[in-house]
Amino acid sequence: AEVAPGAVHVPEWLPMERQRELVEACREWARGPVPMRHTVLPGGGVMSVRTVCLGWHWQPYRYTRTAGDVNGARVAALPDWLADLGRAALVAAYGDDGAGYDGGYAPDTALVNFYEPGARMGMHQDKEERSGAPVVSLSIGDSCVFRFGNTETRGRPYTDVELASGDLFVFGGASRFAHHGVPKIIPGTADPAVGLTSGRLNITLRETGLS
Ligand code: MD3
Ligand code: FE
Repeated sequence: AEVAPGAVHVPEWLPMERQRELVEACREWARGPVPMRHTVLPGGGVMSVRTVCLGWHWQPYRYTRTAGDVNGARVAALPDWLADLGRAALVAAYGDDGAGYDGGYAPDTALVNFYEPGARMGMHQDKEERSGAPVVSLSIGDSCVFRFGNTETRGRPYTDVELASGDLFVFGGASRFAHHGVPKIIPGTADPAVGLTSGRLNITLRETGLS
């Protein structure tokens, strides 16, 4: 379903087996070389979400190769199979030519977010990337309320969409710089078969435009 121009929600895109594999991969990535952690914001605030990055390390508000705000280690590489999954996601959302990106989509970073029940993410824009290429979002575990807003303000108008385990969401075109957030995790909604007892995992793939 196209929620807004360039913003396409594909429910139940990931088969259960793929979700399970991704949960296992995330467990490995969470161990290191840079451990999954609560990001500390410049003003001293601590995000309730825990994050680990691949390819490039996101720290507010820039991308680096090493995690200077965690343990100084170089972040793990983004595996080719995950970039391939990103290209398949564009085809699923936009059709055969991936809205013109097709094989040309080359995500070079993944942000893996883990939400315990009660964790949330405030309304924000993702502006650190030097690229207008789409963002691919994969959800696993508990469902959440995802708030999709507008490019001009953090407030209304916005649309609330429930994202469930296995759902794909692609944000490209006019939606790429829209405000968005996760006001709520809906506890107890995950199928235990995915391998998470509680909470929600979200993997986003992006092109940073950096080198
Ligand atoms: C819309 N993550 O990591 S994914 C983030 O579910 C982030 O963890 C949320 O926002 C999560 O920055 C939302 C969906 C998402 C990601 C990037 C976007 C939506 C987007 C960029 C532009 C517009
Ligand atoms: Fe975001």
